[in-house]
Amino acid sequence: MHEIFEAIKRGAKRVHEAINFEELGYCEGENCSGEKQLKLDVKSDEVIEEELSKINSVKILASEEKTEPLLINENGKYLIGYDPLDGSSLIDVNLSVGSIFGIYENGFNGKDLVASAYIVYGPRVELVIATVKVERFILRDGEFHFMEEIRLANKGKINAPGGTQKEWYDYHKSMIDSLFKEGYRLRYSGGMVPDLHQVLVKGGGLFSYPGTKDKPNGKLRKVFEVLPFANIFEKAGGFAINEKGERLLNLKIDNVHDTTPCFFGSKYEIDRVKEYYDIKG
Ligand code: AHM
Ligand code: MG
Repeated sequence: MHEIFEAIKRGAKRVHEAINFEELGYCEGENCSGEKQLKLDVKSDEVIEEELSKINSVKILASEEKTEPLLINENGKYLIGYDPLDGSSLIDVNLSVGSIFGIYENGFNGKDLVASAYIVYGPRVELVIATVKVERFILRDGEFHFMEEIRLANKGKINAPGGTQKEWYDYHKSMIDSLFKEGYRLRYSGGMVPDLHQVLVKGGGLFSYPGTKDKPNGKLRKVFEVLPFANIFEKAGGFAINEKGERLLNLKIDNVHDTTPCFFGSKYEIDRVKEYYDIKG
């Protein structure tokens, strides 16, 4: 697995360079989720595919930007699901973006996930890796240096509510409002990586991207976004559930582009989600 993380680090440095120096513009078509692709989405995907496909232990790559998974090496052990440039529509306004990686064995279901990582490209570039614990690194002088282990407290102060409010169910709105009434502060940029990174680094809080009236299965994709972060939250001592209270890491997939409602947080906030969603236990 070490060589996979080294490839992720090389890819991150190259994506960072592309963000800094390459032109912003859209490609002709759309990706398979029906979203417009920036040239930078495609470039980042190419860079990461190039770095990961050099690694012998990699069997299959599945990217948010590609319709079908790609077979790299029949005898490889690991399947990697990745979002090469999450939140790329925020680059024109110069907000932080990220790359997300889930490392799987046998399949792309929650139970198959063995490790995960993400990069935040912000004022500084950081890498977070979750194996048995969650470790935070910073890029300085071309190398990633260890900063700290990330652990969540039982309760935080941040509320990061995703999805279109007009389409929220009433019980979801009541849950979000209840946290604000308790004094939680709104912290939401629209980039999943920096928004979740903030909850993790500040020691707790809630990030939610619910099922809505127009999108009952939410927006965020299991394989490339939700499962990697679910692993990171659980390894940091937090919780990651869907709207039924199921552990996200117990979810199965029908298709690599499947989406799911998702809630990531520390104990206190996830208990509030269960209360308002009427989830027993
Ligand atoms: P992307 O992978 O196309 O960038 O979409 C994922 C992003 C997440 O970073 C963020 O949490 C979410 O989309 C916000 O979406 P919206 O503004 O459509 O609610
Ligand atoms: Mg994404």
